[in-house]
Amino acid sequence: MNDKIVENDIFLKSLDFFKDAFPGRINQILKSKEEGKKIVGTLCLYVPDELIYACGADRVILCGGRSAPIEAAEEYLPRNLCPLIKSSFGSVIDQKCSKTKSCPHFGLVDLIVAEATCDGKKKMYELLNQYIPTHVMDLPQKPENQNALEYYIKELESLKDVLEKLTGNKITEAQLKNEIKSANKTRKLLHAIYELRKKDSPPIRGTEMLKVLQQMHFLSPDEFRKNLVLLLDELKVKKRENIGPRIMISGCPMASGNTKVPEIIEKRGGMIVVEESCTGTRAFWDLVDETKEPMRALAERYLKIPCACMYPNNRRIDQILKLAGDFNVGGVVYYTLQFCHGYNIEKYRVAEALKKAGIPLLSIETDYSAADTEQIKTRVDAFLEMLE
Ligand code: BJ8
Repeated sequence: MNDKIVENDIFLKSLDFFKDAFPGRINQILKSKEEGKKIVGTLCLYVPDELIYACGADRVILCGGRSAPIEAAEEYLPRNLCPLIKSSFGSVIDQKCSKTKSCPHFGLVDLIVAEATCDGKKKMYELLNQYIPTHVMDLPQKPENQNALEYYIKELESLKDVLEKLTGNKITEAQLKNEIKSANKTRKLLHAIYELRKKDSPPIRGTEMLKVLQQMHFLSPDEFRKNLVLLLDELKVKKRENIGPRIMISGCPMASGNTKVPEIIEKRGGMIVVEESCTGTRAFWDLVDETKEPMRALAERYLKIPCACMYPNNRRIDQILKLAGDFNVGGVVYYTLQFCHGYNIEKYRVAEALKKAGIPLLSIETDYSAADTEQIKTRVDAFLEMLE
């Protein structure tokens, strides 16, 4: 069956910047390096950007969403491992082997700030450290425990020391407060855009929003925010007609290069109105409290991120139900990457909660290849038909 032709679709000019930002940003990073700025790579939302910027470094996200680097990674890592881990690692190996040079920013990084989340990532970081110096932040795995917050604050303080040593700059309270303020501005802008997605005729599609959020931790914060303002202005005066069933995507992140499932959903007639994901609401939902001591305020905000690596993760179930109601969702597509045990296992509890709430769920477990595209199309078609 052919993809549906979407009628009354609109063109958003301000999205061009996000789609074509890559070469400009690479030049910017090269220039920063020439000027002596240190570049920090990250692979997870638990690493606060505010600390990195407050010490005068720049940061880029290193999560891999492309299938091309996976072959190189499989010389070191097992095949039955999450594609995001293999793609990220493969991109570093690629740089060192000077093979494709398609992700030059991986080779420009001075330090990786990693985090103890899933087992696959932790073990990969041991290997990664042989290529790029890697500092792994520990995380309390039970964030609701009494001592969890104090422990996380200590880890942030160690990270602060590491960053100060890397850059030779001291992080002052005033600088940190400034960074918190600007990061909150970005979060508020994203909230404003998501408010528009609650409308009966949301002006932006999920596939378009994904392109924006995939750039959130790649672009410089100022540039990202400046272009969000333009996007918000444009969205305020646009609307889409005849949208199909309203879908929420929930699950694993979709790193840059990975758009397969949302594209299928929207080409087959669905409309993604919200994402419960690290390339979605998890990236910006909670603000940092600007009235509190900054390290504590950062720790409180970041520890709230409801990743499936945490136990228990009731916060995520509550958030999914809340988003489903607020965005008037007709169905949820639960998206997991192969071999991501955390999100795969947590699906059971999410499915139970959604069933109780009377919200249908379609579960898709996939990787970065195109091998299952036709099969996913068939399943998405059946799901959308049931929702119509
Ligand atoms: S806060 S989701 S960015 S860890 S790598 S867990 S897909 S098996 S990326 Fe993540 Fe931080 Fe959590 Fe978000 Fe699964 Fe793959 Fe692990 Fe993954």
